[in-house]
Amino acid sequence: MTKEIKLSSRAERPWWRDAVTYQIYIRSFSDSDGDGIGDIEGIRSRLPYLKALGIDAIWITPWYPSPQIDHGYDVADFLDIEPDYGTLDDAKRLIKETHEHGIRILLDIVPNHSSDKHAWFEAALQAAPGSKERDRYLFRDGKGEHGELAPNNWEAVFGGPAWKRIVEKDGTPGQWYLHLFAAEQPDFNWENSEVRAYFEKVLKFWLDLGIDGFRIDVAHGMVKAAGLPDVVADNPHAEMLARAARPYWDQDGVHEIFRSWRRILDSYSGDRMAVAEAWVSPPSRLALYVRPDELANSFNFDFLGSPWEPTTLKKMINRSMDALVDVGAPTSWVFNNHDVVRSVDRFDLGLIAGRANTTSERQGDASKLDIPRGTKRARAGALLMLALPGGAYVYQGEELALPEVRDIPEDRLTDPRWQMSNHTDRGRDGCRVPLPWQATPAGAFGFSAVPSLTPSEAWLPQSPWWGSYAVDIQEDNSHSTLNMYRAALKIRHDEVGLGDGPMSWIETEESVLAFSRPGQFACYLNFGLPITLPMNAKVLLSSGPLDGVEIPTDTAVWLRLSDN
Ligand code: TEU
Repeated sequence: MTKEIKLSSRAERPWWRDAVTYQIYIRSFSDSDGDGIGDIEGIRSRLPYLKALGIDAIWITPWYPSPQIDHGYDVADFLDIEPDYGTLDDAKRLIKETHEHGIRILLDIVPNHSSDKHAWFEAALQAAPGSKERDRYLFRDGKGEHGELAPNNWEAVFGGPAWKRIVEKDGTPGQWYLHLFAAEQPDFNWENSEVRAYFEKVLKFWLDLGIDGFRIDVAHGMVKAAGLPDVVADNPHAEMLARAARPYWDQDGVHEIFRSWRRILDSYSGDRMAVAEAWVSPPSRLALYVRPDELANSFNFDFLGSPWEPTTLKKMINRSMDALVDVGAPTSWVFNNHDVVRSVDRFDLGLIAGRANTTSERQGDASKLDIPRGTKRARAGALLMLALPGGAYVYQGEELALPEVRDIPEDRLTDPRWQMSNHTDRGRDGCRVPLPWQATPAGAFGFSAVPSLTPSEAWLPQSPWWGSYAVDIQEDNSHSTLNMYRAALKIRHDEVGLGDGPMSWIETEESVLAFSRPGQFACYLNFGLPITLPMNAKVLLSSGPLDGVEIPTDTAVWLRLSDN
């Protein structure tokens, strides 16, 4: 069965239809000044590493001034740089040098909410109910005789009610404001024209500096249902993949906003683009975000949320591609990001990303964890993802097969989920620990340019075993996951049939996912008992050692099929 979209050659089509984008969690990538926090100069110092890895673009998580309650996703000023990360001049230099390395650069934009330290929100607190300052956010009078009850039953994603009552200037209990995430992240009112104009200014500010596009945070949450009606559901909790309709997710009103943003992006040269973080399902709803006059791409969370199981994965792959044929957008694939447990652990323990509200749901039972098996699966999954049609997103550390860090002391946990869940959900810190660049602990395993910084002094403490995954070790080991990613990305660049374009499933046993791409290329991923390689096929790359002509369990191979 062939999925066809008429395509020009890779050179002729927009870069983002084929791109492999590397996500940099700026706090944890590379620290140039020894404060234990990653920064812009740290990223600039690692451009040769990114070039050698073979990625096409980088996406940098929010680098704007922020009280860091949600590590930058609480933005206090959208037109400047967080001092811990550097300066605007540092940013300009990074953009220039990233391009000199032939790599595109995307920024994370956070339009659903600001920090409560943003000048607009501070002005709203000082202003009166009904004022234009308050109308930039979602302030409402409370219910009950004295307004003591929240305006509706909405719950925050991190846990607890999604409303906070303020004290008015005269000291009396006042209005409530909406925050779908932490209370320090008040939601903007996107019905307000000032909010729309402000973000158009923000987009143009960074596009004028030369960035190639944006990752749009919570793109599916910006518009709320008129009248902010109660959630009618047994469990009003803010279900992530929005399978159950919520009056604050995936409202049709978001699309006119993205059409206006597309017009701005298209007014710049160089195929500037935007990718939506929209936890929306089914794929037919997600396709609405990537129509020709809207966004270029969206993360495929149905794929990310799939268990390590061939039938479900095949279904998700087909659903994703079928949904996008009609809108002509490229599919994209992702298995890791800064919000979900790393795939090494998820694939081994059968965890489903995006569904967790407690630590045990999120991280599973560590006593059952088999890291070598999880690593095999994560490596095989990577070759699947990088062979499928379209683009892909690689999260920092994924190329090192980093597992989830489960031994961060409770007093060092920083994710707002930990507080807001009353310490029932340890949150997302386990996939955000600063990277191990060298095996020796000095400079926090090379994360910091200042050798005296110790692993426990990094903003999130690194465990003693962290160095065993270090870049310098893996560079010298031809079988390392790092070198597997490098080889895969090299082949992907050289193979005209990879990236965006057609694919055809190859009939095989149920425990195997196999498909071909143009140029006699094929990818086989075996989930079951060992299988024999196709006759006369030449092995281009495998995610693990092959046993003669057999593909072992949890192993993927890239092949050149013979003509005859
Ligand atoms: O995430 C959106 C989001 O909904 C996440 O909370 C995610 O669903 C959840 O963590 C999955 O386990 C974005 C950012 O990626 C996240 O880091 C921010 O905390 C959030 O928005 C608020 O800005």
